[in-house]
Parts: sequence; structure tokens; C-alpha cells
Amino acid sequence: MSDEIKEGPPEDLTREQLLGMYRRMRLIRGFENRAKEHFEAGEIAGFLHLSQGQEAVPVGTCTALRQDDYITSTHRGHGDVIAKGCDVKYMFAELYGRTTGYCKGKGGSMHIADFSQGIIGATGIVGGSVPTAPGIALSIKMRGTDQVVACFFGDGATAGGGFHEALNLSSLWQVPIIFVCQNNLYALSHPWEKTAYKCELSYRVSTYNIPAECVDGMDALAVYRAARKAVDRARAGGGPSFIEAKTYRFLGHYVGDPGLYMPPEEREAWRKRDAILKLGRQLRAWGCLTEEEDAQIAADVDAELEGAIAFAQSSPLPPPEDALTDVYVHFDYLGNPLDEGEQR
Ligand SMILES: Cc1ncc(C[n+]2csc(CCOP(=O)(O)OP(=O)(O)O)c2C)c(N)n1
Ligand SMILES: [Mg+2]
Repeated sequence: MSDEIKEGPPEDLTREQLLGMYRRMRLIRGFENRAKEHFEAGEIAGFLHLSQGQEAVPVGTCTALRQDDYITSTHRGHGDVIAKGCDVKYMFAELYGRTTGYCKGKGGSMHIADFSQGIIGATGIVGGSVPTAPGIALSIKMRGTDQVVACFFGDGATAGGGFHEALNLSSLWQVPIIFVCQNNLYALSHPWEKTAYKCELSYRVSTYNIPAECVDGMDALAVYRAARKAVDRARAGGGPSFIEAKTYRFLGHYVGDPGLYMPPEEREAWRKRDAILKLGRQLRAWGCLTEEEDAQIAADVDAELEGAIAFAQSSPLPPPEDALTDVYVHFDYLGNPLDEGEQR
């Protein structure tokens, strides 16, 4: 029996929660498969960065979060926002540029935001959401709630100056933040060894006096355990934590990139470690999932995606006269709209 099945399910998660994680991971995979299909058919404009292979990281992390916690995300953020609670119906509508989308069709794939789920926003600027997160965490501290913010970013972002500013400020302010680096070993076509000097990321981060852990990003429950610790620490006033999840994107950087710089044997080896298949094997071995239930989940996910695509396709495009509406949002740090005079 393999190691993954020898150990039992986490004691602090119910069967429903475990099945929920599995379903979310399948929903993310299915969402991106269908988005790719419709993008290639010319129905979706812009760029599409898929996260196939990385699903365990956002799902493992967000399982440790509450709805009123926050996340920030990236250009490769479909998985992050679906894991936090986004509805694929409004996600597809956003990708299709329709008024019913999360950002009324003006954000697109790289800029999904939904304040009601604590999704403060994704950004196409590499590392752009990293320095934003300490600001959100500072607002939590000033408001005196026990919320936390999870900040998702890629390995490429760790080479940017904003990353170091964010670590420094978070440690200085002792704010409730969980930095989650999805290290998929590539920044565009650049392998990790060519963008990062030879030093463990967790060691680098620990010099900011931030507890850092490196986990298997192809293991949803390993990510969950690390996130649980970090979230509990942050809620109890213990300040920031850092998780490096070693993962892989199965496809190229964006839809259209064949990823020729990724050696075929490397791709094959990571595909064999697919986190969705792993969690499925674990759940079956623990008696949490039968073959029939598995097939039912697949059918439910397909039906949900089918309905979501039909909803998006039949939704209206924004009229040209609305081009500048909702482009700038003016709130103070408590989320109250600023009045006219203060809006700058
Ligand atoms: C500041 C900035 N520099 C460069 C780019 C172009 N660019 C887009 S994605 C990317 C690679 C990002 O790598 P990583 O942070 O590891 O995220 P991944 O794409 O692997 O998810 C680059 C260089 C950008 N969008 N923003
Ligand atoms: Mg990367």
C-alpha cells in the first residue's frame, strides 16, 4: 500500500468537507478545460493562463479559510477564485466579456474580483497583488477582527522587489497574512533555477522572521495542513506565515504556448502525480467515495459547467456608453464609499 493511503484522513475534516475539496478541484479542472475549448473556438478574447496541475494549492489553502477571509490572486487565478467560492456561471460570463460577469465583463480572465467572497482581485502584473496583501491585513488589524488574508503568487514574483517589501512590512506589522507561493517551476519559459539563486525559498523568507514551510503542492491535504497551521496562527495574532507549494502547470504559459521548454519526461512525471487523481485514490481507500459517487460528481460538474457556459453565451455584452463606468472604485479602508470631494 502506498504512503498516501497508509495515513488516514485528517481528523479535523469531515467526509463532506473532503468530498467538497475533491469536487472543487474537479470543477476547476473542468472549468479550465471548457474555457480552453471555447477560447480556441474564438469565443473568448484576450489571454488565458491555465492552472491545470495546480488545483491542490488553492483548494487546500481555501479549505482552511472562512468566507469572510480575503484572498489576492494572479494572472493564473481561475483556481484561486473558484477555490474561494466563485460561481463558474459568473466566471464564464466574465471570460465572455458579458455584463453578468463578476466585473461586468470588463476584467476578463486575469482580473476576477468578488468582494462578497473576500476576493479583492487578481492582477496581470506579476507580483502585483503581493504588496497589496499586507495593506488588506493591516486593515483587518485596525478593524480588530480575526479575519486573515491569503496571498497567492507564483515563483516568478519572488524575484520582484514588491515581494520583499511585503515580507518586511508584514513581519514588522505582525499582520494576519498567509503568503502562498505556487512554485510551478517556471516563470513564463524561464525555469526556476534560472530566476532564483541557489537558496531554499523557505530559508530566504525565514530571514524576515516569518515561519515558512515547503509542502508538496500535488497533495491537497498536505497543503491544507500547512494552511490550517498558518491560518490558526494568524487568527490568534501570531502574524504572517509563508507556504511554498511545489507544483507544476501541465500546459504552456498561456493557451497557445506549446511549452516546448518543458522537457517531455518532466511533464510526464508531474502528470503522474496529478493531485486530483491522488485525492480520489485517498478518498476511495478511506471509504469516503464509491465509484458511483465519483461518476456522479463528474456528471454534476459537467452539468454545472454546461449551464454556466449557456448562461454566459446568452448574456448581453456591455454597451459602449458604459465603457468608463465601474472602472475606478472609491472606498476607504473600511469599505465605505468615499463622497464626491474625496474621490481622486
Ligand atoms: C511586472 C511584470 N513583468 C512581466 C510580466 C510578463 N509575465 C506575465 S506572467 C510572467 C511569468 C510569471 O511567472 P510566475 O510568477 O512564476 O507565475 P506563473 O505564470 O508560473 O503562474 C511574466 C514574466 C508581467 N505580466 N508583469
Ligand atoms: Mg511560476
